Amino acid sequence: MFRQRKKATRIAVSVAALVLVGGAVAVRSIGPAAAAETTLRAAAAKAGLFFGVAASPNRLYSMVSQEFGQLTPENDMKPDRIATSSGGLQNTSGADQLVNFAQTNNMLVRGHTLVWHSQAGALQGASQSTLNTFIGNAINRWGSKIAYWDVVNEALEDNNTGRRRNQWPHTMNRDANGDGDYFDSGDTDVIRDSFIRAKQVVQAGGYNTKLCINDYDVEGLTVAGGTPNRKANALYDIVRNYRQYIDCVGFQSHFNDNPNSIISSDLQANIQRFADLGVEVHITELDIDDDLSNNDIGSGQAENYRKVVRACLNVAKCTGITVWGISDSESWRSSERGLLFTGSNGSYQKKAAYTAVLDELNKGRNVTTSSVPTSGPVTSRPVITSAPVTTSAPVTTSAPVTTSAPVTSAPVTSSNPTGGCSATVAVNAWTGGYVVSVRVTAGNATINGWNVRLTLPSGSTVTNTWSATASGTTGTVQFNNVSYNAQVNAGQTTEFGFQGTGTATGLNPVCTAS
Ligand code: 9MR
Repeated sequence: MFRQRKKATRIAVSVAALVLVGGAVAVRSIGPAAAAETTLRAAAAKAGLFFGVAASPNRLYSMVSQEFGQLTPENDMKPDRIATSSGGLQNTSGADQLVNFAQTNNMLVRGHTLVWHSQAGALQGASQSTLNTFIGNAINRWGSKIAYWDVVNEALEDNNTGRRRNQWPHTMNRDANGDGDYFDSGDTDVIRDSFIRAKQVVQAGGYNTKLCINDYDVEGLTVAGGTPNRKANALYDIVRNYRQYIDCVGFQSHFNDNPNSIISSDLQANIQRFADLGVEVHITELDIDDDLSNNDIGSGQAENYRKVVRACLNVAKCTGITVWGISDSESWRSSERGLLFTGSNGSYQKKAAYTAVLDELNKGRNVTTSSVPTSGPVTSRPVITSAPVTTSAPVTTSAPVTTSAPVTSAPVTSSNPTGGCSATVAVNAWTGGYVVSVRVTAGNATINGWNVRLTLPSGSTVTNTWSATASGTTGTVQFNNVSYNAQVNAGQTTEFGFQGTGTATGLNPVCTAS
């Protein structure tokens, strides 16, 4: 079946509405509406997402800013390049060049990366406190010029175990009650503490920067053979538990023949479930092996690119795609010929994969687009624009998530269990706004649905909700489970959250099970 589809794909590509004329792409309009865009950047922007590229300072050709609306330093912002052993900065000239190029050309920048077991350089083996110093220095150096920072990169183990890496910095983690996670009061979690620190710095600086967690082999709900993708599930749990600090999730998407790295038919569903947590999802390091025989949605590189782009376009909160380099021969995996161009040193030729991506982007979304800007400095990020937070207090490594929140203005409030569940809230507030995380706990029996009711202070308005459906935005507001978190086993918890303007003091959540 896949072979047939592959054949059909080839034919489709050859008669596609794009005609190569002397190296330039001429576009014949297929649809009734506006003319198709002729660059990836413009087509993506029209569809409401950014299309970016990883690059180094020696690759800043004019075609980069023409084709791409976003730039990720491929190596120039990694700790081994810019960190000193005490968490200071050094050798930032390459990173500066990339940021300046992006500024000049109105491109977004993704900072890559702050906390990573690999390429740690002088930071290798550092304490959380030193990591925090580095996080502060790096974020403050570029401020809002960085739209997205990969705060934590590749925290999860290989081979689909669903565990954290057994490598520094994750060996600093402590599971106090031995329940197999690092989410509890008394646990130490490098991921949590690094995000808390990053959030503090962003809020104190008034930056628009969004904070992301990035990993590979997390793309599908399943891996080859239909086995559940435990690594993706573990990432999901992290984002759900630390939603108040994490703004975005990166699926690296280095698709190759590794059975955990294939393009699966449930890619879109996986993007969607993260989006349902309220975070932006990005495809951050896309390259696709041109001989991907074991993926489950058809083969043929151009077609596979099309599928990945479509999966992102179909989820409103999938707000960006970045390819990991310009051309095959200059790629970290040149033998897989995984990118959109051939050629080198600024003289590049478009591949069929390029044409497929452009065509798919030009078709636009089937969903309502989000309001996230697709290039240039981002200006309207309520969570982080005006928070008057001090940065002086270092984040302790043993602080439980609910008490170490940088701008927590209200302690956790317990409600009385009603009808088989109870709810608590943790409030993360700043001047003029707040984020509330609500934890729903089932009583001594499994519940199959829940409703949390709470009354907001006057003048307070809910503006965004994740992992629940809200009725009402002011006064008494009700939150109902969504399908995937309806069932909560006895004594277990699930979390949802909402963001609002005004204040969120004195909340007294009442949970009713159904
Ligand atoms: O593409 C990068 C390559 O030039 C470096 O030598 C390599 C070193 O580890 O890192 C590559 O980028 C990686 C990225 O930072 C994180 N995800 C995997 C990428 C490919 O290895």
